Amino acid sequence: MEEKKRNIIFSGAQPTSELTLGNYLGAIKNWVALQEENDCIFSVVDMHALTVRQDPKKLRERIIELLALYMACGIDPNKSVLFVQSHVSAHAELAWILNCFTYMGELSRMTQFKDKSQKHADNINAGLFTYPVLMAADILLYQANLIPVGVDQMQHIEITRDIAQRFNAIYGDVFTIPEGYLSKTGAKIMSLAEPTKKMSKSDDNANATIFLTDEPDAIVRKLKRAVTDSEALVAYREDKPGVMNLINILSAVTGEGVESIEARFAGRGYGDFKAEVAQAVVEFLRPMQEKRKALLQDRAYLEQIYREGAEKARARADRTLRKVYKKVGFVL
Ligand code: ATP
Ligand code: LTN
Repeated sequence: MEEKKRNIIFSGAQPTSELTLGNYLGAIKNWVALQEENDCIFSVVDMHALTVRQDPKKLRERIIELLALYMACGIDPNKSVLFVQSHVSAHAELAWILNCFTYMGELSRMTQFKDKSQKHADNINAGLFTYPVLMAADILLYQANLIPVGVDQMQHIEITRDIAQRFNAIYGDVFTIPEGYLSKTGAKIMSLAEPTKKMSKSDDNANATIFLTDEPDAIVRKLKRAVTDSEALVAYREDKPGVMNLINILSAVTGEGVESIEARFAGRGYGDFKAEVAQAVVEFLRPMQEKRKALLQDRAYLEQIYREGAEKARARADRTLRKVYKKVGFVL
């Protein structure tokens, strides 16, 4: 019998702060599902995090915490390669090469660059500008063909494809051309305070974001304050972004369909609805939070995981890097 072709999957998140419910529903939830049938590689992308100022002590802690969180969410190091980006030097090396095949014009069109340079006007560094090139290197090193991300990252997947195609057109078939992969309900979880903006871990408003490590009372409080509208109708409509977002959240954490949620809350107010969303989120996060805590007690085990992960990742990444070095004309 012919074996079904396994996809090569790559994704990562930055250890810049605690992850949010948006990160989980938009990205990590998909990763866990995908690892069962595919060849998956997941990274804590610490080099990307350096594009905004980080406190070294905190960054070190967050890298380990994010690794533990991945595992608490269900990423299994026996099924997937799990590693820290800076442990595999090929990422920086390929990023340099790809920088020479990427145009200033295309980088300056990136929405994330425009947003972040506004937010950090005092530190518009070159790394922030070439961030998508490092991301392209992450993906292309492993010949990944499917990249599970939230909607906000699709533009970076597009530029990765453009860079890969440009390189292949000159040197032959070196890179696999990757595609983005979006989840159905959680692809864009919005801010609780301004539901037309995405839920972001770097939001200044503490009530806008649910963090995966939030205590139950914080979750209840934030959802109680979530911005909705004055219509008091639980309906999934574009002109009700706050309500739509809460329905999306409830549906994503319980698996209940949108119509069923609308029907159950017909004639009931937002108070009931928000309380149920809060309860569902609390119950959903509890097992993961407990597992994360337990993992963080065993640093030696976590260290073993990231060391072994780096070794596996390095072997694969070096294969592509050597091929690239040869193609561009470096002496090996
Ligand atoms: P910031 O919020 O500070 O801009 P970020 O959360 O986008 O950072 P990462 O931690 O690298 O940055 O994101 C990890 C993954 O989570 C990415 O695939 C991203 O698309 C996804 N993601 C982030 N926010 C949301 C959201 N609100 N809804 C759905 N997916 C999201
Ligand atoms: N840019 C992404 C994080 C990221 C990533 C990647 C995602 C870095 N490298 C490779 C998928 C594949 C972000 O900010 N969310």
